[in-house]
Amino acid sequence: MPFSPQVHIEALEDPDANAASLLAGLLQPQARICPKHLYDAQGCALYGAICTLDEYYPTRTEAAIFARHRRDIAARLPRNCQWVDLGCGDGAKAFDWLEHVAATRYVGVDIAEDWLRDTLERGAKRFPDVEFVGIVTDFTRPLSLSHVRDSAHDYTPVLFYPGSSIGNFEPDEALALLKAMRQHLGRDGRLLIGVDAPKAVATLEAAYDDALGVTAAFNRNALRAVNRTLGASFEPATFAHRAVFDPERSRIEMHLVALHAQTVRLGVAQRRFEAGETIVTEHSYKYTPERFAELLSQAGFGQIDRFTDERGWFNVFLAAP
Ligand code: AVI
Repeated sequence: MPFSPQVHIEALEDPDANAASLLAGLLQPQARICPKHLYDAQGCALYGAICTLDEYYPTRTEAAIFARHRRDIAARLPRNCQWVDLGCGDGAKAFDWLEHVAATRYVGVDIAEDWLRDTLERGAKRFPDVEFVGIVTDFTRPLSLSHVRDSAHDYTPVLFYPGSSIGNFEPDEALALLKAMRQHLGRDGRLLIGVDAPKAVATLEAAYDDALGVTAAFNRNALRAVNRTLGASFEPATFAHRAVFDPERSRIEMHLVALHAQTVRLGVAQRRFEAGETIVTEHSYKYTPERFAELLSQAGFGQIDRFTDERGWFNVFLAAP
């Protein structure tokens, strides 16, 4: 008889504050939409499609690194661990690990409650000896995982943060998040994290501007999310998708570019966009292995092991306090 999954709701940002910060971003001289608005139900589905595209190498490169080094990595993980799946989505990546590690508890963490419940139900059926717990929380806020038991009292946590999602934070925010993760690990916990690396500009830009236009649709979909949240009047078809790599900052920048001059209603406010003016929707930082190892040690990690592919396109770090 499997455990019945439990779901805990951590304090989420209140809707008024969320709308206020979205509006403030859109009214800045360089308009911005926080990337979390890319991930409504439609956006999550489009992101799932992006991960299968020929041009989007991170997902399959990381999967190949995991497959190749799974035994070696699993042997370095604590026994009876609790597997904390940060931004778990459908849980597929983590479930591949649960086949190989001695996990007693799975903690799925995601902002999308419906999706999380579904993931837990499926996991509980597939792994009847593992306890399934979910935490609904928003990563853009300080990481609080009060339902993760600490190693002194219970199972040792393995924090699993694949997919180079860390790259979507500004470097100072990424450091703060890594520090918060470090604090949850106790003495024996581990962080297993996937991080994309810099490479030829053409390869990077194609990954974020694919021939089928899936990433363009994903980007424009943010405008529909803004329309819902603010009662705004964006017409997504009047904005073009642009993805450029900034080598100095080592990041892909995703923009929406106004195709013609227009005034957009933003609920109680409005804003004029001139033709060619852009809205920044996402940054995706690419870290050299040295730079990311430095960030990990600044966050308080002492032992850092790295696994990569033959081209060095993507790195997986196993970090211990
Ligand atoms: C979720 N995140 C790691 C993706 C990335 O590569 O930065 C989001 C994405 N944006 C466009 N394509 C994929």
